[in-house]
Amino acid sequence: MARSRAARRLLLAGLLVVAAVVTSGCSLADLPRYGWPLSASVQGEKLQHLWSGMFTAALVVGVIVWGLMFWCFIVYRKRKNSPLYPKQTRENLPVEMVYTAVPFLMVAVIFYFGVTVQNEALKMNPNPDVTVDVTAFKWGWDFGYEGTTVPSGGEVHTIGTSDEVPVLVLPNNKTIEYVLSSKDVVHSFWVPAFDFKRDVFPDPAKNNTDNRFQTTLQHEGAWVGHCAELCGTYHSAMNFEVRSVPDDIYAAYISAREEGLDAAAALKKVGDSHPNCGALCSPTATTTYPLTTNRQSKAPTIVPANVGSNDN
Ligand SMILES: [Cu+2]
Repeated sequence: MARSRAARRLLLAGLLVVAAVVTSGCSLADLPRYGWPLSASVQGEKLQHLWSGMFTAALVVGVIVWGLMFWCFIVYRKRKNSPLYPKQTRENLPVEMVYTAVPFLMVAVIFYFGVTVQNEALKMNPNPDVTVDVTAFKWGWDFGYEGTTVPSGGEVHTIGTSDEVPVLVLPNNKTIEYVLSSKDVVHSFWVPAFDFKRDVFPDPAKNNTDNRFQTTLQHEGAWVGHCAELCGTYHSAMNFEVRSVPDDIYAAYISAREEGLDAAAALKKVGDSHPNCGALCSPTATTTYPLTTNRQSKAPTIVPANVGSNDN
């Protein structure tokens, strides 16, 4: 009787584990990321590897601790006619030394990998392929492409308005440098798919901030970006889109912009002459939409472009 009850419990536990795996909607390929979203950038993927390594180590530690706990529960459980408490041990120096030294070792290892991966993710290539001047303002973004010129003078700029989400078109698999500055208050440049966020200050030199960082986008696709520093009434309207496109599309886009076309017109022109471009050449953002102040209106349905898939 007792045996069949134990067997039933074991079966139930097994079913719960199977249900947890089957209903979580994760594929086997997602498992090593332990819930971390697919990183758009090479730098973000380094952070994901750190997370996966630490998660695996934590699982190993967890299994050892749970194993010891359940071993104690079972081996030292109260039996008939046994005294109320197990034998009390006053001290055990070797055990105490081990449980002081082991956590110290764990912290040292985590610290070592944390600093190493952070340095790698922040490493700067002295010769980036594209440098973008990112200027935040209340309440939008201005992206300037260094080394480009428009007929009216100055560099190519993509500036967000209340009707248009700015789309930052970038080449895939190239080193991109972002130079951040703000026209007014503190904002924050955040693309969740980069696994990276950096505050944007009005006067970077005076405020003693490091206003440059680099990414290398590793998939074609489009990702939404936000301001992540509450900066005023329309802070939530400060969305933008980063789009990673093949080299030839990028070159065609920049030359269309240098002819004087605005961002949407240039993307349309490139899309017309490159039929395979698809949603990557959409003249408007595909991951977000302009904020409307009309509270009665419904949010428009957006059809995302190939959002960072791993298929290529
Ligand atoms: Cu802001």
